Amino acid sequence: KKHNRSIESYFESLGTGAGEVGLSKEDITKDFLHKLFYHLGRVPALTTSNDIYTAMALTIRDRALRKFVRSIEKFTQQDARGIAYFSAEYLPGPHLGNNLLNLEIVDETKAALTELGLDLDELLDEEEEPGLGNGGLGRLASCFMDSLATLGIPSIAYGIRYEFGIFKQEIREGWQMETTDKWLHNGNPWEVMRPEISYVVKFGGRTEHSTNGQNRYQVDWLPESEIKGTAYDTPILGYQSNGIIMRLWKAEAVESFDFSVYNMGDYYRAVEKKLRSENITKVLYPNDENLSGKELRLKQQYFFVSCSLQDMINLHTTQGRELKNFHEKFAIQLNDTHPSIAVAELMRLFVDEHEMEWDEAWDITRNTFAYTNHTLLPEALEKWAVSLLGRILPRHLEIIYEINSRFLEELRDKGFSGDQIARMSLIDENGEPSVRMAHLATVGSFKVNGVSELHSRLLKSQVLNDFAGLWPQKFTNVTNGVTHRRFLAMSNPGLANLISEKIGEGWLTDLTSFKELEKLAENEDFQKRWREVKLQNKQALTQFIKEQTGVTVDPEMLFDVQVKRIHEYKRQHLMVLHIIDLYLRIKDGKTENIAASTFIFAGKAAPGYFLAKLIIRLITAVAELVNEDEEVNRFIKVVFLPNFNVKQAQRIYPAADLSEQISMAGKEASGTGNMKFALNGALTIGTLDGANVEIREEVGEENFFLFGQTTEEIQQTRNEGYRPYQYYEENPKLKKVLDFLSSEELTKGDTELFKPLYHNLLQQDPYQLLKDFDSYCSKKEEVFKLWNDKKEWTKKSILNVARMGKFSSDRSIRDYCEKIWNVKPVKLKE
Ligand code: B1N
Repeated sequence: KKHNRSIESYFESLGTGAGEVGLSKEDITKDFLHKLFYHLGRVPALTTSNDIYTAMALTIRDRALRKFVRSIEKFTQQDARGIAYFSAEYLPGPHLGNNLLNLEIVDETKAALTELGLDLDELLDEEEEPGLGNGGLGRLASCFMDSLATLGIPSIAYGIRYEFGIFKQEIREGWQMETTDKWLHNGNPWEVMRPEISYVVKFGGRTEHSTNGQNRYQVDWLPESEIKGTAYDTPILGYQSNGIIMRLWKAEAVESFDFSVYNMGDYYRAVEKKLRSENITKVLYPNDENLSGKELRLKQQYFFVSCSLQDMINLHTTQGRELKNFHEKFAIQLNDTHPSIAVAELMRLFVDEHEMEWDEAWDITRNTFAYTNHTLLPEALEKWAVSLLGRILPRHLEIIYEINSRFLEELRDKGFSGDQIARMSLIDENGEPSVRMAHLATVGSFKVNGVSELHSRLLKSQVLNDFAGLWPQKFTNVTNGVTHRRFLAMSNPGLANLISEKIGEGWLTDLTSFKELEKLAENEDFQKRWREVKLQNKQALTQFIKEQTGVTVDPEMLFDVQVKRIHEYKRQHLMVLHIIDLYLRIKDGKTENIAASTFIFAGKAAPGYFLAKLIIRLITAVAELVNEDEEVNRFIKVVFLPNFNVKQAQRIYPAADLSEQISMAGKEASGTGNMKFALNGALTIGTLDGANVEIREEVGEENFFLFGQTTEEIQQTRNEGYRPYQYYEENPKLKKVLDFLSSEELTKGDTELFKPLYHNLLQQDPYQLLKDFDSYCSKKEEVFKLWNDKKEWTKKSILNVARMGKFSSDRSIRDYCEKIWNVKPVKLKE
């Protein structure tokens, strides 16, 4: 209650003009100096570059907060349905540049700094990004925040404030080494701590069932421990007008809980408990699509979900609303199953804490949640052992059982077979009993979506087939998208300016207007300038590669790039096999038909994923061999850039000529890097997987290098009894390449080094690299041929960009509004 009054008075003071922050060069200069002296307390002689960055970040954050507060006012007046996005991961990337773009004060800020003898680019370099996610899923969440804000949709992003984000990757002697990501070590100027917004979350213990005075069946949860979650808010701006917040929860000890211990004089035990509580939000699990029943991970998920739901209920009821209208005021989007325990938690809050009847609570719950699935990989489908879940969340296990028994009853009434019922149950009884979180999310949601046309189709025909039969209306598709403001306007100013010069700036809020570029695709002058921009971007990346790896590359070469998490299904090693083939050809003197190329890789491997780490070792071994061989390095070079993150990605996409999207069909749910590359004028070599299918449809098949088996063909190959060894035996080129993996030349005498990969490919080859190898190599020949025809290549590059309209996250969010949330985007200009 108390904090509501203070927010209201804050609003009022803003209304009277107090707290206004100007956007002119003079305003920025004044505030910047003010922050430097009065916030950071710096004397000029001792000012570090980090102080300068921090002072500017604080200056801009004030302006961002102002936008956010204004938007809240407008949203409140509108009384529209709000969207809560629940995600265990976010990858916002650096904030400063993006906020300047969205506030439209890049020039003013640059000028202010120049006058002070400072350089904006150096400040931008100083920023450490929040690595609060693993890869595509976290970055998608952040792209969606950008679009939600831009489209003026009342929304809030809930998540976890990990103290250590995704590990930092270093390469030592060719191997990946992980170090902790201490992203908060210099403080975080973008966030505002909200000590007054905090909630208690319970863990463990037992439940007590009773009938209270009014004969109401009542369950009490007597927890073993309690932890407090405190809100940290970061404003996320949309373009030109609105701001929303990302509210991340940090775990702390509850003050009251240890009083008994204190009284007994056991001070150190109390402190220890406090430290243990804070563990919950210490570190992000670095597993991309491979979760391994970790207790702390379950605690993290429950912790942030419980804080967020309590916060929403608090917001709802303090505005004088009744809980029975909860679903009319909020939709909650579950970013994969990571927050899906929310289904049980909302039921618990309604039934146990707010004394609602089960049926009504269930009705509201099912009309609140919507679930996005991001993967079909069996090892990534979350399951929690019943024993673990019961120990950490005893009440939730009871609730899940109750939901399940009612659900299975419904299935029995509808005449489902015993087999089907066992398959659809929320509890997997095969082996150790466990809770299938995707089933909980599906049963507890009003909509379920996949992230590309192909993925959504496979979701319905494979993983959730029985559910799609039961509730066909529930299933839909929303193809992913990326924010073209960050990934083009901000990170590729050369191309952005060239485009704006031709078609104006309307594309910043409507990417489909790029269609107008089509008519320029064959214009020689435009083509020339297009190539100049690309070359400049490649020169900048060349410089960066030199700094990071010591390798000198030639910006005139074809930049052929694969950057993404390292995973067998993504098949980085397929690209390596082709590079080895080129190496052997060059050594044989057969250099005709090879276009001089620089092969660029970047990406992290999960620390416990042995084969993925070995793939990195393979790339660095090939890089060393190739780059140092004078005979070879005139034709090809290989680079592994360490520590891929959003900031680095923003340097890479603008400089790429060729984008490698070569996963085994049916495995990559969507991919979003594929969109960022094409948006920056790279051509794609790819399989019919994830969103590649739709990218190819949009840009035209003649502007896309397609290879490899389709999902159906992969399945057929498997059904026929795939024997990779046969391809090894029957294809001399492939045999030579694979045997090279254990050559003295490549392994410098350690011939056992790559044997695990070699055996994996020859014996199982679960991702059918050997089967797709020839098709990939011959497509590469086409790439090389086209590269030599500059005009044709440039034309296709322009057409790719011109036809990217569909892949803006603005379109994705409009789809969510229409197909799932039933809200209307409103542009709220000031
Ligand atoms: O989500 C992206 C897609 O574009 C990618 O194709 C997909 O692979 C990715 C467990 C995941 N799916 N599942 C995860 C991440 C972290 C984790 O702990 C699974 N990431 C994806 C956006 O839709």
